[in-house]
Amino acid sequence: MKTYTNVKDLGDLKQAVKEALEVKKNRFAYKHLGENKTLLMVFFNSSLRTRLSTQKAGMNLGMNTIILDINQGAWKLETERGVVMDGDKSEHILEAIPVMGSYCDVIGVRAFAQFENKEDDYQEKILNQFIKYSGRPVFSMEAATGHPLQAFADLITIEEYKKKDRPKVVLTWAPHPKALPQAVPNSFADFMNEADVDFVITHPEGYELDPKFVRGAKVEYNQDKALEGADFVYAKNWAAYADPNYGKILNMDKSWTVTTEKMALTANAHFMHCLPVRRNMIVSDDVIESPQSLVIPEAANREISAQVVLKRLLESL
Ligand code: AN0
Ligand code: CP
Repeated sequence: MKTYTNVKDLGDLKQAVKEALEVKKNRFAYKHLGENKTLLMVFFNSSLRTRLSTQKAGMNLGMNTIILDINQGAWKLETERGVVMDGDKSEHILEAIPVMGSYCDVIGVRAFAQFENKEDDYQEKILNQFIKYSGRPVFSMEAATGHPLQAFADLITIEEYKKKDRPKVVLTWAPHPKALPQAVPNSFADFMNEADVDFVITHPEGYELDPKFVRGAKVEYNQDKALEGADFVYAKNWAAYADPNYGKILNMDKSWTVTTEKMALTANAHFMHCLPVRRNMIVSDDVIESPQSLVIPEAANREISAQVVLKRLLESL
């Protein structure tokens, strides 16, 4: 594997989950694979889980890790070619990327959607420049349109907790005070569409996701109806994708918050969220603290998804 930016890079998904469960049983089995290899993690945005779990995964594989927070101590980067750089940006990404590549063997990049220009976001302008100019295997640690390390961890978690061969998985929009990217729901949909699950997406009108990710999934605008018989409820907020509202909050309808009453409509479903989560906006205290909540094991599986990805990238060197 030379890059990891979406579900297709994993190839056979069943095999990838099998590999993940094997890694989980013995996370130090490949300790020599990363010997004298350096992982560089570049963050344009904040992180708790991705930073810690990916660094831990690298350590499990014997790698050294260096981390760069672009907005805290690094030079401000210009990302557009042709700009006269007479403003506050001291360095161009076209020099910065190959320089970063010269200090490492594998690069992870976190660069969220900026919601300024839909085309720039959906063309993955920043991530693709890393792929093109770093000379190194590159993996997404949440880019503008996807968060494949998260979705892979989510799939591993569903495989571990499912009680039937083909569980019903519902992705539900939930309210949030800030405009959030579509990356997490996009990747979750991408993975669920490939997995052996009955997948339903529910959101208020106007929050339709890019059809490229929704593919054949069922979209149900009535949340109560969507939740009926669910085995897993995956909550997430996202801002509008469709024009002319790209990147906007259309409403903060609290009737979409996942509460005990909502969970009562399901088949005693597990609750999932990628975290960080705003309590009593997305989900009530009671639901996130309930025995059916998987938010902690789900976050713990981020170490495993990252380790499978790093292992495969190291094997390609
Ligand atoms: C980010 C998002 O919604 O994409 C990161 C989630 C993993 N969340 C926030 O910025 C709160
Ligand atoms: N779920 C997730 O990616 O969390 P962080 O933003 O804290 O890395």
